[in-house]
Amino acid sequence: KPNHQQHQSWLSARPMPQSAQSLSTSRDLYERDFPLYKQPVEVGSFSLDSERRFFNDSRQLRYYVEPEKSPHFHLRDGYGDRYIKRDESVKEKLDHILRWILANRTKLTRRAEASSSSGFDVDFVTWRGHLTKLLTTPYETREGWLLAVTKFKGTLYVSEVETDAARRDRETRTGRHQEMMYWGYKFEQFMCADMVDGSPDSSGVVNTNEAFCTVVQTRLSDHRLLFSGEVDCRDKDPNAAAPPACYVELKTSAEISTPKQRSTFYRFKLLKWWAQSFLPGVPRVVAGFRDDDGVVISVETFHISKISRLIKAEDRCWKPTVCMNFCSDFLTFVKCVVTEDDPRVVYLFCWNPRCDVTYSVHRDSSYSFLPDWYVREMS
Ligand code: 0WD
Ligand code: CA
Repeated sequence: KPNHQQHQSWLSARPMPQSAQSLSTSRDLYERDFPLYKQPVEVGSFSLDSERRFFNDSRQLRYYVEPEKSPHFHLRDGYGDRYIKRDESVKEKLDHILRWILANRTKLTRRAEASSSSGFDVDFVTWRGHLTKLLTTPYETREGWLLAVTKFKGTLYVSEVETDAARRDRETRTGRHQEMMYWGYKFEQFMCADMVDGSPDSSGVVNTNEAFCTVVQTRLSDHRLLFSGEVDCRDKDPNAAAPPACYVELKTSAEISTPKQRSTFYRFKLLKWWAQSFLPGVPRVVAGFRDDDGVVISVETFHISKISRLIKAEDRCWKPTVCMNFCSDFLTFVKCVVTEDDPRVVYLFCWNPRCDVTYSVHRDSSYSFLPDWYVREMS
C-alpha cells in the first residue's frame, strides 16, 4: 500500500559514531579552518520563459546597465496593471535541473564505479537556494527547513519540501508584503536590458515566470556538487571574465539611517546575500536602497570577497567558516544516512531553530520527487 512511512527513532540506543541519528547546528562546533571550496565552474545554463517553459539555452539572460548614483526608481509602478506573477503553489522541485541534466548528459563524466555505470560523477544535485539555507542554518533563529534526499545511481538529489509554517506564511501574506515582493523584480527591470546594447524598459510587464539559471560544478571538502541558481544579469562588456565571474546579483533593501539598522543589515541581510552569491561564484551584488514608498534613493555595489572583512568589526556577527563547515558536515551526515539507492525512497531531513537536524525515511510516499521520465531516461 502507498504512503507507508517508516519513521526512524533518533532516541534509539544505537551507538552514536557509526550511525549518528542527528546533527547539531551549534556554531562553536564549526569554528575551524575554512574548508576546501573549489572555484565553481559553469557547466551550462538554461532559461524559463514567460510561461515557465524550459529551454536549454541563455535566451533569458539580461545585461546589467549601470544606473545613476542617486536614481529615483519608483518600484510601485506597474504593480496593479503590469505584473504577471508565477504560481507559487506549483512545486517544481528539481524538475528544471533534471531536464538540464538529460539534455547535457554527454557533458557530465560517467561514474567510474561499475556498480552504478549509468550514473554520473557528482555526489549532490540541488538548487543553490537549498545550499544557501544550509549555509545560514547556524545563524537562523526563525525559519526551519525540510530537505528531501533520494539516492539514485550513486548521486544524492536534494529537494526542499515546504514546511507547514512556510506554507501558512505564504498563504497569509499581507497586501503590503505581496507588493514589496514585487519591488525586487521591478528593480531588476530598471537595471537590466534584454539586448547587450539596449537600455532598461520600465514601461514593460514584470513577469516572474521568466528566469535565467546557471548550472555550476564545484567541490566542498570531499563533496562533488552540481547545482543551479537563478542569475539576474551579466556584465555587458564582451571582454568581461567568463561566467560565473561576469554575473551580477541584484537586491533591494530598506535605506539605512540609524546604527541599529546598519547593524541588523550587516548581521542578517549581508549573511544571506553573501551565502547566495558566494556559492556559485558570483562576485558582486548591486543593492538598491529604497524608502518606505518604494523609491530607490541610492545604489551600492558589494563585492562578495570584501563582505567578510566589512562585517568583522560588528559584534555577534556571523563567520563564513561556520557556514561552510556546517554545510560540509551536513553533507557528510547525509552521505552516512542515505544508503538505500532507490528513486522511490526519500530520506526527509528536518531542522527547526534551537534543535538538531533529524531525519525520517519514506518509501513510495508523497515526498518522492524524482519524476518517472527522469528515472526511465537514466536507467
Ligand atoms: O521548489 C522549490 N522549493 C524551489 C524552487 C525553491 C527555490 C527555488 N526554486 C526554483 C525555481 O525554479 C527558480 O527559478 O529555483 C529557481 C531559483 O533557484 P535558486 O537560485 O536556487 O533560488 P534562490 O537563490 O533562493 O533565489 C534566487 C532568485 C530569487 O532572487 P532574490 O534576489 O530574491 O534572492 O530566484 C527567485 C528570486 O527572484 N526565486 C524563485 N523563483 C521561483 N521559485 C523562488 C521560487 N521558489 N525562490 C526564489
Ligand atoms: Ca536578485
